[in-house]
Amino acid sequence: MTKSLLSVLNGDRQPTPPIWMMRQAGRYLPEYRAVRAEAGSFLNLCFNPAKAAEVTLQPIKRFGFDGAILFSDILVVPHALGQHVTFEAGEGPRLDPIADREGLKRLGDDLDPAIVEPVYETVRQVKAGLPADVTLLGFCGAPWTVATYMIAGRGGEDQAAARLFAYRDSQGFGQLIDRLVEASVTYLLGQIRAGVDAVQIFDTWAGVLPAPEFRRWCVEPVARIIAGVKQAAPSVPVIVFPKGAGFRLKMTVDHAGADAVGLDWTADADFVRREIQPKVAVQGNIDPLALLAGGDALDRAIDQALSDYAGGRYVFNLGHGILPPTPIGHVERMIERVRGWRP
Ligand code: 1CP
Repeated sequence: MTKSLLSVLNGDRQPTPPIWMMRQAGRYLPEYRAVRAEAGSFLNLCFNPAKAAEVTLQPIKRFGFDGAILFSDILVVPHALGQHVTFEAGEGPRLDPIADREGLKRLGDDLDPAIVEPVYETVRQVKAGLPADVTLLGFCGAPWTVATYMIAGRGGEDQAAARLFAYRDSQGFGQLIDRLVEASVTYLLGQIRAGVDAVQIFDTWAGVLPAPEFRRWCVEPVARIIAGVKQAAPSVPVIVFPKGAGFRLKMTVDHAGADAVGLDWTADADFVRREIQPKVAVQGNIDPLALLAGGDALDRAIDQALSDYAGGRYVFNLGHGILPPTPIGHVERMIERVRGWRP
């Protein structure tokens, strides 16, 4: 049986674009909230393979998406390098911030197997329960995005702490990035050995950097991760999502070695069709707020994305994660419209 999402990532066009959603296992689903409540904390859920596999499969069972994404978090990597991570209800992640080069000494050299093994076990359990035509995606955060949380100790709007660290001590910052490149290759290869079909690298905060820093801290580290993954697993496609990259997406496509790129909802369609889609598959890019709003706004956004991109190699998705208050009916309508689409 063909996996249509995997075939697009490998360079084919599908007449009906495959569809999945970033953050498709999450709080907008009552069945997710139920398992999340049983698990206690968010990290308990991430490190409980049976429960994490169950929530990974929930959106596949409910909606029949073409892709399942491992349920975990990008901050598992700093956690497994020895930086304590917690998730406060309603407030997001909290880490013990790394203030300077001295702080890097607190990190271990390797991922703690006791922390990453349950994630690989989740992959094996998902694989066992997944329909044969559904593509299983693993993931990690890009070094830049993960570093912003490690340095600030929390999420934020402008990533000021990491930008300042990188300007003040670019060598020290480079050491942190190097550590994350190495850990990310190990982590992705662990997921691949456990059975994922493809991987996505999330660079949620790529959009805040000036061009030279975007090249140095976003594109180059991601290129090194992809090279490391491809060396050991040459047939596994890699998607890169540099959110907010705009026209710099071309830098990612020309230098990172990705098989596909994620688009956020601000992407310029003419530019993407001319400069990006001839080289790699594209994925995206419905505004999560259009999905939340529903109605005509959602229909228009879906039709626009299909007419913009479905003539080429295209994976239908959102431009960022689904928002918790999104009605399930809007997701059902989106899937029906995409699957019923004829050019
Ligand atoms: O209580 C809960 O249920 C917490 C909500 C939640 C969920 C469902 C968090 C906390 N993480 C996740 C799962 C998650 N995170 C997945 C699972 C697979 C899926 O997509 O369904 C993935 C791929 C991520 C990736 C992730 N985590 C990113 C990159 C993508 C993105 O959305 O930008 C980032 C930046 C994080 C950090 C994170 N984890 C959780 C929160 C609330 C945040 C954002 C913190 C912030 O900056 O405000």
